[in-house]
Amino acid sequence: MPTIIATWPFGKLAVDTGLARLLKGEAALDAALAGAQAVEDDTASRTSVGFGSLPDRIGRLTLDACVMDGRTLSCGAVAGLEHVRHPAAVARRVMEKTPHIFLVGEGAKWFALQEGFPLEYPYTVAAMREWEEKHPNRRPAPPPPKKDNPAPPPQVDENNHDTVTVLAHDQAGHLGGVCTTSGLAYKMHGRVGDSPIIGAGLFVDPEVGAATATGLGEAVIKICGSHLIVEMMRMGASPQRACEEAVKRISIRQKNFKDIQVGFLAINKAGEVGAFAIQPGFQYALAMDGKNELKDAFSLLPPDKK
Ligand code: SD4
Repeated sequence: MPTIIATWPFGKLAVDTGLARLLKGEAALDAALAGAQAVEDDTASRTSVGFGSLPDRIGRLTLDACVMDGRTLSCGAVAGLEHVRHPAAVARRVMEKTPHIFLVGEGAKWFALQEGFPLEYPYTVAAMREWEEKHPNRRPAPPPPKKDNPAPPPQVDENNHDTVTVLAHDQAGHLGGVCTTSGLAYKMHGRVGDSPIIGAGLFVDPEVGAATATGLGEAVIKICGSHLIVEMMRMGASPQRACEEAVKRISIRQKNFKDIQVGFLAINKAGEVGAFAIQPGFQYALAMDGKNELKDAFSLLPPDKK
């Protein structure tokens, strides 16, 4: 039986879409990409992934994505991509059609154009209205950073998450993963988080398993989160234990961990899965053993200690 898992409640759409592909015998990466793309296309959930998401501080929507194919260990990524609806599909083309792994900004856009992706207007009225009201440039400047806690943490919570990341295990036993995001809402223009970075937002190893992250990308990059989880699984940890250890690592390294959210998902070659977050409230969609449901991840912090 195939297994597919994806972040956040909108991951249910990804799982439903990807599962249908897996059941037809399609490869893990194809199924994960179809699932991720369904969420990119879903502009109805306005703070979600892709077009219609909340833009950056100067009002521009820049998208980040990566893909990794467990059959071949090949991968591709884009960051800071504007006006292209399907960044994950562009990341896949980077993987398949270039000698490189990572294209950014204008270069990624030019490549997408060459590959036939249309340029489109990515903003919805609702997202721009919210940006007008809330973007950080309208607020008083934050207090100067302290030495031991250099950056005030941007929040990622139930109302401000914009990454769908999908891990799939197909009927042939192969793994594939896709991560796609508009990044943190109101991020600085040019800021790139963990999501398109192979090893941080996503990692797939054909011999071991796959892992992925959502939440405050800066915290995930610092511990190379997804690679760390895969390496712990290689040493014998279950996917659940490996996700817990990665969250624990953040709690040791990041003094302000109680103020941020990071969630991890993992799957191993046997099709077992794990999920764990710093804060409660991290939901994920999972289809395995014939069941397909939205689940609450366990968390390091209990609900009342936030
Ligand atoms: C980032 N990890 O850009 C992403 C944000 C995210 O749900 O996951 N939001 O840091």
